[in-house]
Amino acid sequence: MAEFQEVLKQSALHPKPAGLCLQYGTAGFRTNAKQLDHIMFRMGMLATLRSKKTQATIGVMVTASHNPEEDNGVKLVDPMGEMLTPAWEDYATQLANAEQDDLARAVKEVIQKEAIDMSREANVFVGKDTRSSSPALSQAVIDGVSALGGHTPLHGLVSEHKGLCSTHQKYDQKHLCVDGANGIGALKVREMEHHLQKGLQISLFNDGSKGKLNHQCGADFVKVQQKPPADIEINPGERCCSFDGDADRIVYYYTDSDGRFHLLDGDKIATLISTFLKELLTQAGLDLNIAVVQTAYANGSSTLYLENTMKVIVKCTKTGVKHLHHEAQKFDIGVYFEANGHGTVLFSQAAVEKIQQLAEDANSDDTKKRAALLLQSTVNVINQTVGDAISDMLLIEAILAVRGMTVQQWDAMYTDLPNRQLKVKVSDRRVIDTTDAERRAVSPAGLQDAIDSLVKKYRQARSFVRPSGTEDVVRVYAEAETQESADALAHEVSLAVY
Ligand code: NG1
Ligand code: ZN
Repeated sequence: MAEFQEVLKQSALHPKPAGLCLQYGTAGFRTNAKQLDHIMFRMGMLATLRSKKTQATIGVMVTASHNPEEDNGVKLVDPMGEMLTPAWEDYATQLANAEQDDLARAVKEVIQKEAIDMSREANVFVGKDTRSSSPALSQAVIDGVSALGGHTPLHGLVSEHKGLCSTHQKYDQKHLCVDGANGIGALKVREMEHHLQKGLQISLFNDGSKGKLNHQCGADFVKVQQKPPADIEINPGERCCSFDGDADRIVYYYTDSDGRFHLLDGDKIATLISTFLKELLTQAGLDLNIAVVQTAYANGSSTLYLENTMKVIVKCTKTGVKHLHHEAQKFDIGVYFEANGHGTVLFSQAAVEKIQQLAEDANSDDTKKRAALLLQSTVNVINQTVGDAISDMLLIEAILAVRGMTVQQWDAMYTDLPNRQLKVKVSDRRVIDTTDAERRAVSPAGLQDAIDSLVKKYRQARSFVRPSGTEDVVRVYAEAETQESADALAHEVSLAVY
């Protein structure tokens, strides 16, 4: 077969370091950019195979999101913007780890198993972030695509946005500080900021003109460090938000007049959005179910508030946006956010149709009509494929404006339990196996018992451990009544992990 000659020739230009073994995890492959050239080439090939198989355009995204600038990564995105299916994740790992002289065989195996007709067309979109390694690595993806005869149509960077629903003129909180994490989101905000000026005045920081990607800034830094980005002067009470490097996460924050830092993370975002939507459904008289999907990292206070006060359905899934996405698809309206600010809102086709009918119904009264129109604007502004920080920001800003709500009022919906996240380096993180949406460890033996007895020492406490899917660490999470307790518990649990 002619294509295999080409595979052999081209892949020799992107050789695999012998013995290097990487795993397709929650966020695809992610590691130091220096180790990724062959991976990129091979993922270009795999995307081509997937495109031939599905007869649809496949996306390949070159990014390491919130990780340091030295890292990079790659993930494949299926036709509807969803993450790759598990069988294909296994193929990704197999292709990535095949030694150089075994690569053609590994490719053939995928073709045979999936019965792929190689004469079919293949189209692959390649996206990249602003890391210095991204141009060369995305070129390696393109080489992989052409090695199997696929096409890479010209494209702009991802992250399209659809425009903000009109905001209330009376709203006097139009100023927002945006930390762009020196990434792609910053460039996009620059492009669109003049369109927004009437409704929203943005001061953009970390716009990529000098600082390093994600370095002392960005959503992950703010969330994990529980403080504002370095080098940003924020005035007390001022509403701020941070994106991560590839602009699919967002968190909000402000400092109060005592200088205390207040974080409004993915849980608070999900609460704001679901409360808003639930109110609109009631006003519109629409019988649609709404659920909030969270992970084990969701603050315990948010879960209690959503279940007991807001009376919405709450589901917990494993970490990783694909798990949340799939669960959210089961409802008419599924609001899903990881605590770190990664998420979006999904509307079922039936929900979109009912909303549209009501919005167009000449006989409905003003309240119903207004609610239906606001629901419709929400459907239009949100990016339902995977969520992006900019469309999330526009929705949040619109909700605050429509409700005339300050960031302080939003924050006061419930009070977070103090919490702490730690990373622990271990020799093999895969010895930890979890169950119950990662909230309990089933192995190694004795670990969960040890955690349980530590948790009992503190009030309102909860803690769990899980191996990270994107870094070679075990993550420890703890929350408790006071910050001292949460810190102590996280520390004690991390000792139990060794
Ligand atoms: P890991 O490294 O598996 O914890 C992290 C985030 C996930 C998700 C992925 C992909 C935490 C605790 N974990 O995964 O939520 O966003 O990165 O970016 O924030
Ligand atoms: Zn990201």
